[in-house]
Amino acid sequence: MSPDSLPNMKIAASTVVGTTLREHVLMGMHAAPNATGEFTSLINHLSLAIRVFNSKVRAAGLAKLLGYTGETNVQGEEVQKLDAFANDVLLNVLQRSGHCGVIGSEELDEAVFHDHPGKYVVLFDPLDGSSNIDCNIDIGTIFAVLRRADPGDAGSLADALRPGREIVCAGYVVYGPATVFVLSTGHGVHGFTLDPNVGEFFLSMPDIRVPDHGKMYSCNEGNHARWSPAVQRWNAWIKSEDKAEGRPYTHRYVGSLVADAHRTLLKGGIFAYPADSKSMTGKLRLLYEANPISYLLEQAGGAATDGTSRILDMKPTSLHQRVPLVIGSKAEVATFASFVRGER
Ligand code: AMP
Ligand code: P6P
Repeated sequence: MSPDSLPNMKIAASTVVGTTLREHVLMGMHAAPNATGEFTSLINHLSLAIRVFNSKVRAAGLAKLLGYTGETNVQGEEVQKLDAFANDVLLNVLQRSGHCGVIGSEELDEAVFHDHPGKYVVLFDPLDGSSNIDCNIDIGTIFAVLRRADPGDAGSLADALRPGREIVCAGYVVYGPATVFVLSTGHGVHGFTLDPNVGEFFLSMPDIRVPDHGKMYSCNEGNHARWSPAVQRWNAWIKSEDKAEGRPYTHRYVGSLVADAHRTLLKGGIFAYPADSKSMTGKLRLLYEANPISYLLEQAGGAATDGTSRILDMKPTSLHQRVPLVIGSKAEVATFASFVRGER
């Protein structure tokens, strides 16, 4: 082979096999000063749990994992078998990783404190959107990782009740037409798609950025009568005709946070689950839904508030507390806030 053909081979070689999640995370480790490899190992364990769970999601109908267990979780919601399985897989794999001193899950009333001192806290919603399972609509897994102040100490709830700005890693998985893993370790947001034949996640969306403006708004219009007058004014504005301002926006709403957040991350616009007369403090959970999603939106250049204040600055008071959530393009989130502040 003549030397001048080598460059082409080099280019060809680099496109034969994509970058795996494992390789991407390893590169992050080499770039992190004094990293011991625990963080990298933790992400690889998360990836393992997600791939195990994914195999069950894809065969849930055959594996008879659909249908209710008859129990209810702390949210008062029927626990479906797939919820329970997702929780068990994450709990088992994370505990045996040895890196988690504290684990919090939507499916567990209390946080789990591991007897040996693990360096990290992992908070997760093992299966978000479970009411959509039986309709074969996108569901997901959401997680946030924080470092414990002193791994030598026994784990405590205080390790978990910290503002989202202290997150060191967050991600979600959308079990949709493809299984897509969106991850940030503080250096931008990257999307990976699972090749089920290989069992690996491959980098498919490097450095995701939220568009400055979007053309879609996402909210449960069925809650309109329960919203505050300010939110109702925003809703009327975004649906009203104004060609110069590019209105009305298009409405899209799946009812699975991971699906609605993923579309908003990629296409911009706004997703809003405001407080209402039924859910006075909002419906979505701060620690394992709003915080990780907000961390990812901000890492991708978007914004995330409770309507007016930054989600990541909120000081949690309880493991399952709920919060209003408004995420999306900075401009759209700022417009929503101007209505809530009574400026429009
Ligand atoms: P470790 O010593 O492996 O627990 O890592 C210590 C800190 O370095 C982590 O909390 C991260 O903030 C950073 N870090 C380590 N490994 C990685 C990685 N693979 N990607 C990004 N950041 C990392
Ligand atoms: P609603 C799913 O149950 C969930 O927790 C989120 O995934 C989703 O964004 C929200 O609730 C949907 O709530 O009241 O519109 O059905």
